[in-house]
Amino acid sequence: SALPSGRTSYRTLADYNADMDELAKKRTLVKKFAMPRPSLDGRTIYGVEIGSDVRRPSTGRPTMVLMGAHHAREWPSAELAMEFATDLVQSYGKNRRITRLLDRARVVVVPVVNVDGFELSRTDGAAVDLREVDNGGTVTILGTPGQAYKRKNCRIVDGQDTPDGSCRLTLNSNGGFGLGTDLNRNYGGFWGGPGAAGTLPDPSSDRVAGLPDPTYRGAAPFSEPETQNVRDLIAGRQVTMMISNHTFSNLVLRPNGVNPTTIAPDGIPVGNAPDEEGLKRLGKRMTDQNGYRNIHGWELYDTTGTTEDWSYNATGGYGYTFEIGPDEFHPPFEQVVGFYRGTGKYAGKGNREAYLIALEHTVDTRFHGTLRA
Ligand code: 0X9
Ligand code: ZN
Repeated sequence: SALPSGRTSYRTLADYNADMDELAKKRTLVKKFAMPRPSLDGRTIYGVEIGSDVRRPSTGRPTMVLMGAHHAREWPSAELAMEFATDLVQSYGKNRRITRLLDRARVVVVPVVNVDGFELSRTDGAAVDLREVDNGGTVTILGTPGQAYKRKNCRIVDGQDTPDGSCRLTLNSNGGFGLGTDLNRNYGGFWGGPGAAGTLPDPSSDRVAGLPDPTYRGAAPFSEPETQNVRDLIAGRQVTMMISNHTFSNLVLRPNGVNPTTIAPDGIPVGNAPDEEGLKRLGKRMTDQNGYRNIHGWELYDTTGTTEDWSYNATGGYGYTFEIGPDEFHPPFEQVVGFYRGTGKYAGKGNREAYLIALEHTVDTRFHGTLRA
């Protein structure tokens, strides 16, 4: 069956903003909001808040935050966030389960966090296959630089080699094209600390000959307006659940992103998250629906400054990264339907059901009793 919106192609940034306006016409159920800080290129970043009492202050309401497109090229991550929002709004008052959930919780959806990068990726030379292929660091450059595989935001550091002054991916003599800060290395959790192998201190796009620098962590934790927005959104509410969508690898990743044997500055190994058992159990319930692997972030690779490591360790609310899809940052759109609804033995389940389970957990008062903060 189709997506809740009925869409058959990837949205542009303008489409997201228009679709959020459309949802917000249900004024008692949906509020569109602007994040406090514009992006580096001056764009406003929007989200929707959904709940049966959404015009009233959110004080005390358990809240689930679902986000997409921290990484520009990961288009399905934004689509699934927007489709879930659409689904909730369409189902309120018709589907008893969803109605009950929206009577208790708030759901905040920010489909595109990295608006500048996303706009470039979607509109500028998307057909040109300039790309970074695999996790092993093999880079294949197949044409003139298009922007479809841009990852990071539009931070340009003083003196950086950018031919036209923009944050576009650029080829240079080393083949590098890594301008920008990686928003999923810029959060305050473990930022720049031990175990930072998956994050780089140097913004230069040609730091390593022949390789891009895809994971620049930024000059300081929360140096970027986009991560500051998310920090303030989460810190300002009762967020008991955070899911950050990415592509790809069919994974549900839980904290920590840093290997537990890593020695922290206090001389003690980082260890597991305090709520390891609970995080793992909910991860399993979600992966039973989408068929993904249920693992710690560090089991993919060590990282610092990721979204869930900050949100979980700062607030005590659970946080996960979903790596959606088997093998592509943005596969042909037809696959997005399967990512949402499930395929094969997961047909009728998929990430839709995983998100609903997360939302049920968000409102579960027994769960609230176990939260640290
Ligand atoms: O590297 C990332 O930011 C994420 N993968 S992606 O291919 N979407 O860029 C994974 C981050 C999850 N956390 C850890 N691996 N620790
Ligand atoms: Zn990503």
